[in-house]
Amino acid sequence: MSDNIILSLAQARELSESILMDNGFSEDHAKSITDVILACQQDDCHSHGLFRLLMCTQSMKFGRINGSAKPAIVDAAPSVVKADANGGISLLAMDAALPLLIEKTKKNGIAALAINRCFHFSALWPEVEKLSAAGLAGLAMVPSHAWVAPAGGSRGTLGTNPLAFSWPRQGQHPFTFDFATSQFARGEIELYRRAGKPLPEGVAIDKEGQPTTDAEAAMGGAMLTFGDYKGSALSIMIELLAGPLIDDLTSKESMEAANGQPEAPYHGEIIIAFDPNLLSGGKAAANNDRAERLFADIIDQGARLPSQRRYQARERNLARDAVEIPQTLYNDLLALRK
Ligand code: NDP
Ligand code: PYC
Repeated sequence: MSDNIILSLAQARELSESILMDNGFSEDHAKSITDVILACQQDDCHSHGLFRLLMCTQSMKFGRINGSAKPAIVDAAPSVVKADANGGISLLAMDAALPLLIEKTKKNGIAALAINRCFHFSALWPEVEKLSAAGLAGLAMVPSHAWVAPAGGSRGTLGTNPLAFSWPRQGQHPFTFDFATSQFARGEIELYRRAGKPLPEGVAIDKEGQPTTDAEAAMGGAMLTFGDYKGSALSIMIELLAGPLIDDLTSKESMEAANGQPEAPYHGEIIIAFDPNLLSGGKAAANNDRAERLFADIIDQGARLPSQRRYQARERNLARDAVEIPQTLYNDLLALRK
């Protein structure tokens, strides 16, 4: 990358926390948000790293986010945790509910956490990796705003709806993937627009329903799902599981609630955790070896596991104690300090 600025990890943390607190977030929200933003920046996940501070602070301007909301955690059933984010960003609710989700999963083999009434802007892999760090497998899903056309359609109905999964591995980074069910995440399109770069073909259509590679036209038109009808079906599943199933909003309802304001989406999130030991009847170690055979067979062919790029970026950035962002983004972030 050219015209970039390099920040130490401590400088990046200080920048993020101070911007958030200057713009109305309490210290505990600022810390939870910064933990995830910094984890992304450290792993070179640029669309959900420091760039997302723009979305957090811009959303604050419209007065609907409660920057000092205290999440309410409810032990709803033997395998169900409910977390009411009370109009705050999702991440503090996730942090507060995680210990009970882990406890229930280890007791019952499977448990779900439903986070309700949250503003949501973040990547999901840090959440499922917290589960795999506790020896569990995890799955997380959220809707967003109705920016994405269903396969065969011509207008935004679905969200960019990410799906994340993590599987614990002994002495190694977990097997994790986390992707939008749209061809591109919205954040990625925003980065193309900021850089003045054309999008690849097949990512979006314009207001008239015609294919476009112009990021601005794409944002005014509709994004496309990955894998045609297959990604579209997965995206609809996410709308249902993280929406009506948990008594929260779909992407279309979230967009309607924003009433035209460029806010972070407001909805729910579902996280499902699995205990490999209880679900395998106490045979997790033997079955772990079988999972490793699967991974080895993939790597042996020269294919890579998802998240490998990310783990390499983390190692590199931790070793040099640095993250790198465009100078233009840095300037925009400095302007948010008060
Ligand atoms: P990417 O397309 O960048 O990556 C998707 C996943 O595929 C990653 O796990 C990636 O691993 C892996 N991958 C990429 N290339 C390969 C390959 N050649 N072989 C094997 N695996 C590969 O993700 P998106 O742009 O779709 O999403 C980016 C982020 O945006 C996600 O973290 C998501 O949670 C977030 N998001 C959040 C939303 C929200 O509403 N909160 C909405 C939409 C997206 P690696 O990272 O190592 O390349
Ligand atoms: O990149 O699609 C996206 C996104 C939506 C909300 C947060 N990120």
